[in-house]
Amino acid sequence: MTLQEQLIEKTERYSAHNYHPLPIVLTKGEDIWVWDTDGKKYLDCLSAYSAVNQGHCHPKIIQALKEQAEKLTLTSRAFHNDRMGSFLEKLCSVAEMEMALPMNTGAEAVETAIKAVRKWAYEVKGVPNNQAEIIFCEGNFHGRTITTVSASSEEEYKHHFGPFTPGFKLIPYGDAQALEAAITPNTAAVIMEPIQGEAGINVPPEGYLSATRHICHRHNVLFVLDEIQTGLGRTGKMFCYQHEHDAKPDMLIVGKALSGGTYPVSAVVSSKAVLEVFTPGIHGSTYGGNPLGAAVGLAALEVIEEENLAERSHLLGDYLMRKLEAIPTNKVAEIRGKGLMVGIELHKDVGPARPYCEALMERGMLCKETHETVIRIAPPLTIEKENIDWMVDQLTEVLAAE
Ligand code: IF1
Repeated sequence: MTLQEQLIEKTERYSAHNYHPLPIVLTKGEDIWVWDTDGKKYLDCLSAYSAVNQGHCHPKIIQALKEQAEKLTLTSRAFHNDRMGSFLEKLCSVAEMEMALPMNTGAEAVETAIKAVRKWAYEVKGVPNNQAEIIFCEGNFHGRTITTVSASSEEEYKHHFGPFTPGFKLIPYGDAQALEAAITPNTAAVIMEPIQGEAGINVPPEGYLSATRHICHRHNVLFVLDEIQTGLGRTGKMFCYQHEHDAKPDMLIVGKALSGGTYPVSAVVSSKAVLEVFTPGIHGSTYGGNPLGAAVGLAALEVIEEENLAERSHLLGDYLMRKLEAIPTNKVAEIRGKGLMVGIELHKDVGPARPYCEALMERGMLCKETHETVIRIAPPLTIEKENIDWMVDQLTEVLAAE
């Protein structure tokens, strides 16, 4: 048995089978590259679902991690630490918001947003207690906790996990009129992704986000964007909503690349008027705002700015899209996305995307299918044109093969 086979067997023996990974064992990452235990090199076109926008093991972020790890890693919030304030100051500046609440995983930040908008509804808007409603979109993905899957329209994510959190409504994604029709006097907020990632890189119609913002403000409803996957440069802007004029949300939810893939760091970022509903002791987390995550988060944000990663994503994403559209094949139904967040949807009769991802893996290109028929392409934002040329060559040959 090879080392890789041994490692997979041990993983399968001791880990619950809550994933079906490609048959590959990674052991090293550097910038856009990862290596398996046989020493084979791959171009990472998943970026850990956009947590590695800055590239694997970015030197500046690793340096910040190492230095802080030798000083102080965790104090709990029972005491202040000397890193959290500067990190959140930078985050608020980048997000053009007044205040933030730091957490760890994306799902925890979404849960924090749900608690914040409910509390705002009762204590600011005046919704009767326990009557607050939150509107989500069909096809959403906001995490794997009971409350975040309670908002899901995907039976697969909900089956035998009930009973679910009440007070959630689902509307079709991309339909502003459906939103207005779903709002009641008890609506606290609408929470959505500016591009739906897991649903298959669903890009809403131009103007949808700004229309949503205006409808929310007309009805005194908070507009909340989950930019955990789309944010921090991924779609060609610092935040995806910035592709539209006048679509700034009342609250942003961020995670993933907020640490450059080195440590779980997430946050909600909003106005004081909203986040002041949190008074001491009513919400928190052991690791939320810890000095190690704060040091890494500050470095990760500085890298995005210093290396112009959002602009790179815009320019190289356009280049990628043009080259993908030029591939001579009748297997592709649609190519969609923004910046370096791209989905290649195959025609239903072509069959699932997984075998194409497996063929690409054999050629040294790591992608992941989503929703059966979509090949997701999301390399680190540090990628160069010649890497994109090589990627498109592999895709051309894999799509040409019978
Ligand atoms: C898995 C999906 C992507 C997210 C958005 C919140 C979260 C995520 C928009 C929760 C996390 C990850 C989770 C991971 C795979 C991946 C994923 F396929 F699950 F849906 F990216 F599309 N909001 N997405 O994308 O953040 O708690 O994971 O830190 O669960 O398999 P988290």
